[in-house]
Amino acid sequence: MTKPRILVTRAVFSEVLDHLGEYFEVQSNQADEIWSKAQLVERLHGKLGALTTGSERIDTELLAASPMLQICANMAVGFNNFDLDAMTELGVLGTNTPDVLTQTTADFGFALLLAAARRVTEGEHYLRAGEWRRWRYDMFAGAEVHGSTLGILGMGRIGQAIARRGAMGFEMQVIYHNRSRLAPDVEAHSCARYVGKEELLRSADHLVLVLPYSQQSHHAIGAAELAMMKSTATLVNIARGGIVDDLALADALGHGRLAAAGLDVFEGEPTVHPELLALKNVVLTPHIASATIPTRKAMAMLAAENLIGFLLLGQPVSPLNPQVLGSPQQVQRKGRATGTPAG
Ligand code: 8YV
Repeated sequence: MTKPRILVTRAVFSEVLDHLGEYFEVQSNQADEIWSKAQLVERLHGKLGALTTGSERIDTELLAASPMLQICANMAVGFNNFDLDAMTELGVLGTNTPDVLTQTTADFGFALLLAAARRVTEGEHYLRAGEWRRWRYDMFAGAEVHGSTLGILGMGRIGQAIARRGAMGFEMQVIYHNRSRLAPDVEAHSCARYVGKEELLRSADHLVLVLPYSQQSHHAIGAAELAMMKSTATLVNIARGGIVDDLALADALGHGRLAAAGLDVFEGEPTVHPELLALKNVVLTPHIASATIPTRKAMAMLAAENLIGFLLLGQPVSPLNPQVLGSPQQVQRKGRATGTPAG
């Protein structure tokens, strides 16, 4: 019997390809070429599933041009590269990779917070430039982290993991704001207190953003919000570019209205706003919060398990739009793939 055909859009661990190869005929991209939309559509021809990353935009145009495609398994917890409404409407399942990256990403949030607040990279650049000639009492004096107030905007799994690190490891008072308040037991486990957004902005010594990107969260931190923050505060964004108005942030950092920032994500990445690049009081990293080998393997394997679970057993592990399962549009796509007309 011929195996179902799938596409893996970017380079991935060879063991993940081997695992997928047990069940599917796999077209991969180990050269890690960046395909145009037309090239992606061309390669999706005849494919039942795709292992995607945040780099591929999955929208109506692509789905309409790929009539056999039934699932896009994103190797990411975030899925703002998916037009999920269009996927649901056109009968295509989307899956993501929750849980497996929570702790690793929370670790990195803290790495950026510490590096920005304690001016780690600024000090390193100074040293490497050969400018360090003597000690001075206030040289690269930064903000206190332990015992300070940690604010978290977006209190999902990663936000909760950051909160616990702050409260238990650094004896911080943790406050959070979220679309909906956590259940009392979850809140207690996170050692965090719920506050309104304005109180969060005004009270936090360090503010970490961990909310998903959507039209509603676009520029959730803009000039007005930055103006409410303490001038001694640190802002960390490990969520998505576009949640922060990067130009307004650069202006606040450049004029001393905010002490420091740590950014792993940017509006229009991989391009970074030149005004941010010119500043010393911002730590910039290339979207690597989940980048450890064990975590990236776990993410890729979970995406693979979603493809296997759904295409072979009809049971995805972490579906984003489970209402698609068994929908007439999805049955129609299945019918096209097997050559059995639906209905
Ligand atoms: C990914 C991420 O590396 O999971 C996410 O949402 O932002 C990162 O862990 C990136 O999206 C690649 O797909």
